[in-house]
Amino acid sequence: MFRPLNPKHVFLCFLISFAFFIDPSSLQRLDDAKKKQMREKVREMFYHAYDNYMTYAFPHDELKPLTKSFTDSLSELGNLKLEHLPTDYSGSAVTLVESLSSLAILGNKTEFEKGIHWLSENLTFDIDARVNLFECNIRLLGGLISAHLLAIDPTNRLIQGSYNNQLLRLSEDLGKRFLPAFETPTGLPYAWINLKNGVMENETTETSTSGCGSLILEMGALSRLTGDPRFESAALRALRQLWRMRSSLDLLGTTLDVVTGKWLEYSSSIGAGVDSFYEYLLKAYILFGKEDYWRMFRSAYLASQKYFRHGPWYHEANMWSGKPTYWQLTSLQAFWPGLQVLVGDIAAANSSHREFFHVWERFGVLPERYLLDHQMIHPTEKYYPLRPELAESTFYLYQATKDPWYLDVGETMVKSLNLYTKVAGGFASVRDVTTMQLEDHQHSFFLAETCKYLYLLFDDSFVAKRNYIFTTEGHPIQVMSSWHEKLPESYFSGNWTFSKSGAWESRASALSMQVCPSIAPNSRRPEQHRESACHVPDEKMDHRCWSNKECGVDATTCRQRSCSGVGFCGLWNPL
Ligand code: DMJ
Repeated sequence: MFRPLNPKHVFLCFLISFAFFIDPSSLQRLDDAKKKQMREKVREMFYHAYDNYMTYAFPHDELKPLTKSFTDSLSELGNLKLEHLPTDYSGSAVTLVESLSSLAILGNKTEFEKGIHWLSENLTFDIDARVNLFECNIRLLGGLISAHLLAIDPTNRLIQGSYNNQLLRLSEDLGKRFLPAFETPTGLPYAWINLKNGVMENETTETSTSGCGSLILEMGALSRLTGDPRFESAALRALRQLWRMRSSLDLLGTTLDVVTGKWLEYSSSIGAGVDSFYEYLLKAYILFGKEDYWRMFRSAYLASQKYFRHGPWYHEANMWSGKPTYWQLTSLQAFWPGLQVLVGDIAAANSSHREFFHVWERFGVLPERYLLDHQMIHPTEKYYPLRPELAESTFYLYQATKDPWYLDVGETMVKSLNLYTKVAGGFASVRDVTTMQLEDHQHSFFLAETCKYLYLLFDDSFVAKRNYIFTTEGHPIQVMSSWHEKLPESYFSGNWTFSKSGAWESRASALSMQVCPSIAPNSRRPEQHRESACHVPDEKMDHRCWSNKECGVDATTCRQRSCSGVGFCGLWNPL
């Protein structure tokens, strides 16, 4: 019997045949056009933020975009009333320092060079200011070192006049002012240091894991550049001490005492207070090639997958028992998929990234803290201070997969940032994502990271030239053979962010380029498909077994599977 065609099916057939006949190169052209257009939008965003900073806030630290004024956040963090500072104190130009590497990536040689000259002539660290060591390290030291390396790289031709290592001298001066913070019985640094006078009397001994575990990239680079080993060894000693304090589950707490070396907060996560500790272990391995960093990272990463991960989400867990503590998504966690790309754990990265992006879509931006168990925003942490982490992961995942969906994600983010946070005087943080009420603060990381990662998503020509690692504040540091203990020479001649196989696919992981050794707990059954970095497939395809030895490691939870009484491998003993 003749049945009229269902219009829905006709449309579907049309779509399918369209998909078959579509020319991949025309899709590529579409992507390229979109990338160009979006790149220009991001450029505009950067300059809107930068020009307003230069007009209304420079040389102070950060811009207050609603009142078109400034804040000296670096010193205010440790001394709200800005006591003891000279009356004419005008900040440390933090936003300018943070913008230098972005200016280089955007190709603005004039402003890059102008910035360097101003800083060489005016910036001083000889100030009676109590600053946070971690923040000062990632923003100022990292910003200066990265800009120095960009300035001396002849391929960039960023400097027209003369450059006499002024930024390196500033970095060295700053690095020396950090050293007294490490003079503790444990080698773990104080969280706060007075730039002029060293550690203050009655200084708090409390710090965070990321506070003492995220110094090695900047301080290591400083030692390599100056030949003074003190910076790298202080940071490394602190990192090793931190690692010695781990629990038998390979978990670390969030806060600790630098004098006693005891943990103060046992709940742990991949988010606030710990995040960049993981990041620096892996990136230190990529930058310096010391086997030690890989060993620490591998164990810490596997433990995080095992005890924090729940499907695509990451909750907190007690470092001693591994039992879940808080079921919360925090905006800072959104950097994790980007880190997983470097490990080669693309599937896990992709699934978490999608969840973060759903939350972004739901609220328009990412709330600082979302309670997974109550499916609601945290009652007080409703803000979005223009954080970069989701843009960062989107950039890495696009590099790894070349899936154009990530470009759409970037486009959505650019639209939301312009819609909700752009004001005449710059970009303002969101105080409450449920009302989109704004706050008078444009954080320097908006220029150092948020705009940079969005720009690199749409135009990656900068990373195509050289192999870089990006510090936790988004400052690029070139991976160089002279600093590296392991990498084959071939690594330095190519780049690892692109590795094209076919028109659509490319992988960006440090793992796929043999930078990192395989992370799987053992090399059993290498020929079988692995779904995540810790995954070890069961011996038999049908998962039948006689003993535990035939069972692998679960791809999602990273837990050992065991053989059940009826002869199947599975996760029979949940935590
Ligand atoms: C940045 O200062 C760094 O990325 C840091 O590691 C934590 N996050 C902020 C921005 O959100």
